[in-house]
Amino acid sequence: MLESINSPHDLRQLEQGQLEQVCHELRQYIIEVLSENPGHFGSSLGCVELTVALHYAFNTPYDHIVWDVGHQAYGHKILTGRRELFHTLRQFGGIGGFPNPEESEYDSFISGHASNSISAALGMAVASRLKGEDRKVVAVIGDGSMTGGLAFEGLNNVSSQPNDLLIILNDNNMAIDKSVGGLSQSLVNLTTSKTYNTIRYKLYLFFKKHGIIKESSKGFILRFNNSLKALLTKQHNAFEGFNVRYFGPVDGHNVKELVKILQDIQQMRGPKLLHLLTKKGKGFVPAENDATIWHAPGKFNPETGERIIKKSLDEPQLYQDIFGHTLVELARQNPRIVGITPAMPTGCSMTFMMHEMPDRAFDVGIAEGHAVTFSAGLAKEGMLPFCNIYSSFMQRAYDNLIHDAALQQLDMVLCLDRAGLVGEDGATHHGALDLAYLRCIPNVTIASPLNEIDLRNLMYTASQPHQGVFVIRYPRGKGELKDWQRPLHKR
Ligand SMILES: Cc1ncc(C[n+]2csc(CCOP(=O)(O)OP(=O)(O)O)c2C)c(N)n1
Repeated sequence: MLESINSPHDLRQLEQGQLEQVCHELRQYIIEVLSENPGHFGSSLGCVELTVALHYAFNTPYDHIVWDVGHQAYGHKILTGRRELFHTLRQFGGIGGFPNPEESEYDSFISGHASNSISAALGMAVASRLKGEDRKVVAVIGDGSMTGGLAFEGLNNVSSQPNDLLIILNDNNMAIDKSVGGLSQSLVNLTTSKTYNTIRYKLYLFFKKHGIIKESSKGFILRFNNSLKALLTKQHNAFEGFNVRYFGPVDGHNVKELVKILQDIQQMRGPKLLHLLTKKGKGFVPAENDATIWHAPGKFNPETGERIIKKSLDEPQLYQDIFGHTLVELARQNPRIVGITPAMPTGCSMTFMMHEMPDRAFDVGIAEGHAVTFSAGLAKEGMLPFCNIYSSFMQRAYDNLIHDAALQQLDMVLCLDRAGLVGEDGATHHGALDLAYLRCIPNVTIASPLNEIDLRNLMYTASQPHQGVFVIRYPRGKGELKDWQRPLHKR
């Protein structure tokens, strides 16, 4: 069936009863291609049903879907005319790993950096109203990306002017690593009250029996559930607190239900949020069982799920691992050292410190600005933060660095992983601008290691008393040395 879908228009010609089969084929195709040509895996598998339902229920590309981060949009790419190019994903001259309007009219906004979808989609929804169009706009955002400050700025602004924006919260309780923070706990609370779930079902049956609600009045039922839940559990719903109508939680893997809800909800005026529960890696058992590894697993055997890793023990190590090991080494000697990562503990290997010293290493969520200002607060009180941020994501925290850290000459260390060109992730992820944007800030020292030994020595140097922010920018990938574990020296 998938081979006959060359655009969402073809998809919309199918009967609703055929959509499950489309989902199955789409999932199999993603598994098959990615096993050979690696990319982001678990996120796209987790939103197959949502992708099919969105393109089925909405009139894309006239209606706009804005994918947050965009690493989950492989199904979207396949359904929107890029099926045959899909094997060129993330390769030079091939299609990109993230949505990009230059690549397709179905990619309504650029993606790559998290948490921008609500603001961008709100801008589009307001533009559509001002132009007198009936275009519908949907932002699809994961629970991880929802932790970003920008998402909250967007949410806060959503109800300030008339618009019909639909925000879909794709909640799999995972970022790359486990989702962290108060919002994540609040989402769990929203979905797990046993009393509520039992009473809800009984009341629903009662109302249906007495003709008070009809099967078709999905929107009403969902909202009724929410009010009931608030009443029973005395819980506040964060989204309703922002004056955005909340619907859910709903099973994000039931494509038929999703289509019905999306068709229903798109008729409603005003901004609204639909909360879906999904499983990252859905449909591929190894990925369901270890979502962090299978976020981007590299090549693998699609039958057995065995990952194909070429690794010998005396091989050079990843720069990120040198950082991770050296940080632990330094932190053992200096109790003032703390580690901070905005949602990339595995990606930057701060996991090493988290395991050995859990109370001194912090994953603060997808929140680069907060990570820098939080580090500045720690530094102001005499701690020595090693804050690790990918170079391109650091762009999000520019003013925090200037205003909160550099102007106060606070002693902190900023480690910029993935500095320079990063290859397959492409334009949104290249760490190509840091030298230019850092050099004009006062009270900042910028260093770039010659090799792995130098990275260690620079970290050691930065841990000695100094004034101001000490930045160490180092590349993605492996170094060249096998004997990097040398005694530390000051540079
Ligand atoms: C500003 C920014 N910081 C960090 C990242 C790295 N990153 C890519 S995906 C991701 C997790 C996203 O989690 P979620 O939004 O829940 O989507 P899921 O993968 O669970 O579907 C992170 C931290 C990023 N893309 N942008």
